[in-house]
Amino acid sequence: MFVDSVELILSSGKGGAGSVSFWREKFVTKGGPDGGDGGDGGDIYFKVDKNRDTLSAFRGRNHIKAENGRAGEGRKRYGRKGRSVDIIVPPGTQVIDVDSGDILLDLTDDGDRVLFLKGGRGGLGNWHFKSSTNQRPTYAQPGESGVTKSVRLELKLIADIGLVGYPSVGKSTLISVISNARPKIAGYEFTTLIPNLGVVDIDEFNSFTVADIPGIIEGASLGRGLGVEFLKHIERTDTLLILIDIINYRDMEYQYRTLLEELESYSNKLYSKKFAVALTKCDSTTLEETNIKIEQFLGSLGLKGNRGLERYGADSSYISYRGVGRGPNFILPISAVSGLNINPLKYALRDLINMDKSDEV
Ligand SMILES: Nc1nc2c(ncn2[C@@H]2O[C@H](COP(=O)(O)OP(=O)(O)OP(=O)(O)O)[C@@H](O)[C@H]2O)c(=O)[nH]1
Ligand SMILES: [Mg+2]
Repeated sequence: MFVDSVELILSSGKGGAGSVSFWREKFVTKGGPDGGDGGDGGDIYFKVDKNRDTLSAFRGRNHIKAENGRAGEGRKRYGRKGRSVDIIVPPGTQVIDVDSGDILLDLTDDGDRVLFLKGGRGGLGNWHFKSSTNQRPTYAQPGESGVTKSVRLELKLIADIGLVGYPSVGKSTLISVISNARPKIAGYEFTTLIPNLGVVDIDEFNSFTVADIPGIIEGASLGRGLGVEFLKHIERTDTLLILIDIINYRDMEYQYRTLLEELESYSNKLYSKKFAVALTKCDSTTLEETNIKIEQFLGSLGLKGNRGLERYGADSSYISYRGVGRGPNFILPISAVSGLNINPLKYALRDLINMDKSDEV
């Protein structure tokens, strides 16, 4: 099961108490103070590990505590420091203060280890308090208490590509064909209830990730359908792929425009991402009818024969386009069932992801 939000109470350890002790030995009657310091309490760290991909490890756990420091002992022996705890989370996890709603940590980089709650300091033993006026102090510091915080961990998928579309347009089918993800696919709307993440392998050295999310309908930003809460999962994707179903009872232009409107009402950040369009299920009617639908759709967007549009080198007889500037970067007719343009789609998406990245050597 995909867990994208868990609540936890986290506590760093309490510092150990300083010790009150006096040097004692045969024939030494009034030895000086020798109470050792208490150990510091254990810390709470967050560690980012890309091999984790959910927060499910924290389900059913509600309080995670680091160990307390041990008390100091006589003969100036220090108490042992409490053991720290590393909370291992996948990249993309945010740590949110339950009380204030503030984002306390935004954990994106694999391998990062961030101190979150410092353990309480150990108390000083009584020998520190020896002075000219008090040779035998009977006072030692108590350990400082640890810190407790209630947090919510939220995982926002960081995928390169986010799939956006009406329900039943073939988002899950596409991700199952191009990636290693095996989501549920069915002929009814809102089959996908939780996001799926898949890895698309281009070749031995190149891959990218795709997030399949639940379908969006008009009014989703107002809570219709499954709402738009899950759009947070694609908020940080590099590129969006908008899927328009050519045989859906909803008109293609209507699908396209309402999806963009819903994205815009959700966040400007999402709306201003670069995007491309895949026209899905192009196997389901005749070639002629498919071409007419595509021409009409392009015409409705004012894209027909437009400047900035050129043929995209597809491996089929279907037309497909590449645009520049605001608007779709390309529009590609596909079929996840017949395999039409599936490889060109992968390459075009890879190019789009890499578009404004510099070369890495
Ligand atoms: N003919 C044809 N049918 C397809 C194609 N892709 C998907 N379908 C069918 O369309 C239906 C919906 O597919 P899904 O992949 O579950 O659609 P979805 O967009 O993930 O739907 P939700 O999760 O409900 O938003 C299923 O019955 C699929 O078999 C395609 O390329 N051609
Ligand atoms: Mg689905």
